[in-house]
Amino acid sequence: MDWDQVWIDLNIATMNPENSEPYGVIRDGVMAVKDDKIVWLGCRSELPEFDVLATPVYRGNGGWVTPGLIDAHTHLIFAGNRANEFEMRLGGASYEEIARAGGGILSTVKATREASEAELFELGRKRLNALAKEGVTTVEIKSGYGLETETELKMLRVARELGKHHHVDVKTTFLGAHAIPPEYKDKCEAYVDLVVDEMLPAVLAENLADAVDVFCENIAFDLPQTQKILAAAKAKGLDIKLHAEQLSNMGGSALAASLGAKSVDHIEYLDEAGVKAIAESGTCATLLPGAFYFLRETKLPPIDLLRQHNVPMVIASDYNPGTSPFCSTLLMLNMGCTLFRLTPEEALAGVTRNAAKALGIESKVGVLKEGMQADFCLWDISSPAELAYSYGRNPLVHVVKDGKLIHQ
Ligand code: DI6
Ligand code: FE
Repeated sequence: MDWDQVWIDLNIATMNPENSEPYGVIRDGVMAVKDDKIVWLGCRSELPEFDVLATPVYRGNGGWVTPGLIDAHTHLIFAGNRANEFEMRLGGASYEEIARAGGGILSTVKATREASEAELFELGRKRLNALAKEGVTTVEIKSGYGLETETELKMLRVARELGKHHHVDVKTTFLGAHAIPPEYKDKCEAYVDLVVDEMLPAVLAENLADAVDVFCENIAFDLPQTQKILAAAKAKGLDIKLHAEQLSNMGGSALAASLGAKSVDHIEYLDEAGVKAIAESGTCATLLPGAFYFLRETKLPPIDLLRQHNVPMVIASDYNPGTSPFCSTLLMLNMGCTLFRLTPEEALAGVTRNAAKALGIESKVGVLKEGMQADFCLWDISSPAELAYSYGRNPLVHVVKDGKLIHQ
C-alpha cells in the first residue's frame, strides 16, 4: 500500500451512520492517509500490508479520534464588545429593550464600521486560533455588522482571507439583513431593497458568500421581507439558512423549509407544524445553547419533536458579542447536553456529521470513512462522552487537516 501516513493504536469515533455502534466506533482502529484523503480505515486485525519503512506511523496511545469539529454558525468577525449591555441586562433590561433603544447589534455595527480590514482580520485570526485549538477544522462566518454595502463586503472579504491564511476551512454567509441600520429606521422596505438590489449583487460579483441568512424576528425582518431576500439568494444559486424562532414564533422556519433552506437556527419557539415542515424539506435544526444560556432563555427548543421527526440536529457556538460571547465549540457540547438534554453522542454529531450537512459539505467532511477528506482530531480521553462532560482541560492532542499534521 502506498500511503503517506498511518495512524494506529486508536479508538475511532467515525460518526458514520452506516456503522451501527454508538458513535460509529471502531476499537483498536487504524487510519491511513494519502494526499488529503482517508484511504483506509478499520480494525488493526484487518490492516493490509504496507511499506513500514517508507510510511510514517503515528501512535494514538489508545486515545480517541473524531472527525475535525465543524462550527456551523458563528459571527466571529466584529469589533468592540458588549460587556456594558451585559451589565444592563443584569440590572434588569432585556435584550429586546436594549436593541429597540439602538444598542444591541447596532452598537457592534458602529464599532465594526469604524474598524479597518486589517484590524478585523487580526481579531478574527485570534478567534479562529482559539476555535482551532479545540479541534475545529471548518467554521462558518457571517457578515451582518456592516448593514451597508461597503462594510458587509469588508466583513466577507476578511472572512475569505481568514480561510486562505488559516488551516481552518471557512464557509461564508451574507447576513446583510441582521438588523435595520439607523439610516433606514422606519424605512425597512427600502433597506430590504438595498440588500436585494445592491448588496447581494455586489457580494456575488466578488464571490464572497456561500450562503445567505436573515434574522427573521419581531425586532428585525418579518416574513414577507425574509421571503424576498431568501428567494433572491436562492435564485442566484446560493445556499439559504435562517435565524428563526429565537424570541418568538414568526413562522420563519416553515418559510425557510419551503425554500429548501439548509438550516434554521436558534428555534426555541418552533412549534410542531414548523418541525414537520423542516423534517419534510431535509432542513437541519441548528441549536445554539450559548445564546440560550447567555440570554437566560427558559423556553427550550423542541428537542423531542426534532428527534421524533428525525431532523438532523446541529450544535454551534453562535459566537457573537451580544448573545453568545463564547469562543468555544467544545463548551457547546456540554451546554447542549446540560441545557437541552442532548446525549453526548447527539452533541458530537451536531458538531460533525450534522454540521457538515448544514453547510452542504457532507460528502467531504463530518464523518470518518474511506474517501473523505482527512480532517480529524486525536483526543486524550477515555470515552467520547468526555468531550461533552468536562470543560477547561483541553484534551486535544493532534489535528490533521487535509492530510497534514497541524502544529499549533
Ligand atoms: N441572533 C443572535 O443571537 C445574534 N444574531 C441574531 O440574529 C445576536 C447578535 C448580536 O446581538 O450581536
Ligand atoms: Fe447567530
